[in-house]
Amino acid sequence: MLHTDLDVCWKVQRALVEQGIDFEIVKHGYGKGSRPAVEQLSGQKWLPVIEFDDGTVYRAESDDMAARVRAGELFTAAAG
Ligand SMILES: N[C@@H](CCC(=O)N[C@@H](CS)C(=O)NCC(=O)O)C(=O)O
Repeated sequence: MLHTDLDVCWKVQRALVEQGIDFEIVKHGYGKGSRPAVEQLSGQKWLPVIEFDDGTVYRAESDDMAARVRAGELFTAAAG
């Protein structure tokens, strides 16, 4: 599951598409105080956040996230 809404998130989304990784987009409201679900999930309010099927969560700077996806290392990211 990918939690996304705007351009920054699209960088990561595009990398996932390029790598043929299935994901579901979950949109969240924009602006201060509007993302309790994101905070609960990831401990911070920024998107994108990737939630894996096993419930683990990966959040880093979007450039780092996209680079990791392209390196084929997404599924080791949550552990690291
Ligand atoms: N430097 C961060 C920026 C992340 C970012 O700006 N995310 C946007 C949506 S894609 C966001 O969560 N905005 C929330 C807000 O401004 O309240 C990154 O590259 O990951």
